[in-house]
Amino acid sequence: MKFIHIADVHWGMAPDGDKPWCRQRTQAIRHTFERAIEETRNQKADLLLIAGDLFHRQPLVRDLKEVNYLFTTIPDTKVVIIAGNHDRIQKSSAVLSFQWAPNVTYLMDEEFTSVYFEEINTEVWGFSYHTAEIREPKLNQVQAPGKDRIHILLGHGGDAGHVPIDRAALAVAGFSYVALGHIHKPEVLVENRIAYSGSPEPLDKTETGKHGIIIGEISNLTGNVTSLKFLPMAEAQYIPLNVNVTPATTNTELTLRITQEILKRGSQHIYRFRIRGMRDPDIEFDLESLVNRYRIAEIVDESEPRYDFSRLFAEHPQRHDRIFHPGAAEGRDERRGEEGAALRHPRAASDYRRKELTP
Ligand SMILES: [Mn+2]
Repeated sequence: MKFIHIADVHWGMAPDGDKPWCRQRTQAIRHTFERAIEETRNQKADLLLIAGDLFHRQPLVRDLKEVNYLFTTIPDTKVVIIAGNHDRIQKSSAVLSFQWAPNVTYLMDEEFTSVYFEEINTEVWGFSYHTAEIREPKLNQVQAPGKDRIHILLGHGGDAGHVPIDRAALAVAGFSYVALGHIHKPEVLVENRIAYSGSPEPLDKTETGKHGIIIGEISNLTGNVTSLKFLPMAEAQYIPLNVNVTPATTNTELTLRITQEILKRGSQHIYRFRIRGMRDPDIEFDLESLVNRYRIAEIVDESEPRYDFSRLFAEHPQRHDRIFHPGAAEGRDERRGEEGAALRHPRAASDYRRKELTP
């Protein structure tokens, strides 16, 4: 029996809302979901498990229609869905009266319910969120009833406010496989038994690494997972990179080096750069041209100017205590505090202009 496990699609979300590529991210979420459906068809999967937060917020009828259309393109695959905290079932939810395609089962109840598919001798269990939080560790309290069929558990949660999970308890609950959602990073909690598929597309700059879907197989004979593979699908990754500079590094050199790093990995990805090391105090790093050309979410410049102190003292002998002791008691405290800060603290990407050391 072959299954595909996805979760946290967050259809309708607009990641990086303040960035020029935001709309493309919204489209990527939809497009990657379409490709996940296509993959389900190509794999001839018996089951498509969707472990919550398929939608970023309460879906409208038109959202349901779009997604349902995609499910009609895989009529031979049974689709089982639960709601997560984001798309939780509410009194006014359009999903309550929505007519899904015949191959779709939405386990909408707040308590555990199941659906049994005779052809594959498989029963899928799960419950949907009806509230934003569920503090009760509901997933730790269930046991698969018997071994006469394959039992699969669909769950959403794993933090204190969203169904805390005890992986050891879950591992011995008798399920062939536990398909989890809510944590956006893919992770296998117990080998061949419990896993988060993660979100098919990364949704936030902290969601680094590969994102995709899980493809698994369960032996009808033993009821054990015989194969569990992660298939990367995301159009883009969030990639954090450190760039080291020296007093010999010029702005042009730095720009070219960052460009090379981006082109090496792919310009579709979204980058965060951290600039570290000692820089020439005469050099200002101005990377605006890069920010305009590539998907750069953030540049944090932590480089510090390497001053030639002996030369500085010779030119401004009366000033040296202000460099070493910016808080020293001598009028204009506030001003000097600011200068001290400029020497020590990382600057935001928008604040490239170095403050003058000697006014
Ligand atoms: Mn969630």
